[in-house]
Amino acid sequence: MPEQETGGYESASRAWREARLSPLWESAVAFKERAAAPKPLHWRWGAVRPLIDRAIELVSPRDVERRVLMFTDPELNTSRRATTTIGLNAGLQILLPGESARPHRHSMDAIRFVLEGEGAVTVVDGKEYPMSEGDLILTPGWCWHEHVHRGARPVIWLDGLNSPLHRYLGTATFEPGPAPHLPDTIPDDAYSVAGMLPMTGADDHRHSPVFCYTYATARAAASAAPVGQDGARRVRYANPSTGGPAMALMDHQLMQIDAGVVTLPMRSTSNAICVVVEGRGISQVGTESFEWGPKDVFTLPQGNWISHRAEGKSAYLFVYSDREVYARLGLLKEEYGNRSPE
Ligand code: GTQ
Ligand code: FE2
Repeated sequence: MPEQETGGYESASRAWREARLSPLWESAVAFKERAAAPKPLHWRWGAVRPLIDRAIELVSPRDVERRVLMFTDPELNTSRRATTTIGLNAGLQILLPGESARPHRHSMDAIRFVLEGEGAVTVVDGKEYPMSEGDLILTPGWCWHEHVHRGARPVIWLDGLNSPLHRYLGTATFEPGPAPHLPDTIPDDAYSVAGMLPMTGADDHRHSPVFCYTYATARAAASAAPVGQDGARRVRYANPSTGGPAMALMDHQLMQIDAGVVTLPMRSTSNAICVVVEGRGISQVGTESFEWGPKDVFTLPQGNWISHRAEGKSAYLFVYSDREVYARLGLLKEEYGNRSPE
């Protein structure tokens, strides 16, 4: 702007701000700058595991309610509101023998993916599920849940929640237990025969009526799955009543990457978090290259081209994502690229 007008502009700028008005032309990000894809992050189990021991020594769920270490993206971190990706977060929860986490429920959908130990149970709407390595346990929004540990050694699991989405929408709410009354549920046995479904009229289909998927079943299904478009074998943890995702706003997959396979690069407008269950390999995510092994966690943020490679033998990755949210909003765009030259 011309020199002589600077003073006029500054006083106008002050007046706009005081009136809670801000000039759009000053916020370049609005239209002019195309935001770069968020940077992916990787946490190696070897680096994280000793830090878990410190949390075991220093805090107890009696004092802090939940002994959880959140995987945090510093770029998305606002004061006291850590998150892992824009829509989904991940944390490590540690429960020791004899400890328990009180019953409660909330609007947020949550999952547990067991990383280490056994002997703990999660109770979901009154159904009790043992927690063993590689198992996925769902606690969908508004389902009552609690964790109890009657085993002999610490259990460590990954908590995955869509709380960043709920915070953004203003729908994050919580209710402490005990439950005044539990909803009617259908026993899991009623869903144990593939292709046959109980007809009770009571199932509301908002989420899977079965809250646990054991690792042995998921792994067997992945191994039996044909190779998909990108070269990996993928299975979805499905709602048996619909064949759709286990929860309306969270999608979960187990991926088997056969030894030597490099998956076709793909990118999405949605975000995902990846947990290595078995095997070793390398993932290219945008400009980053992650060399991973069992129990590592890494993010697959929107817009990044992603390609995975297993080394030595087949690798198994558990991947959960917010793609259902984008799909429901008509904002899901997934693209496959060309195989990169090796
Ligand atoms: O275990 O129910 O990491 O309610 C965050 C909120 C775990 C849980 C978290 C929760 C839980
Ligand atoms: Fe919870």
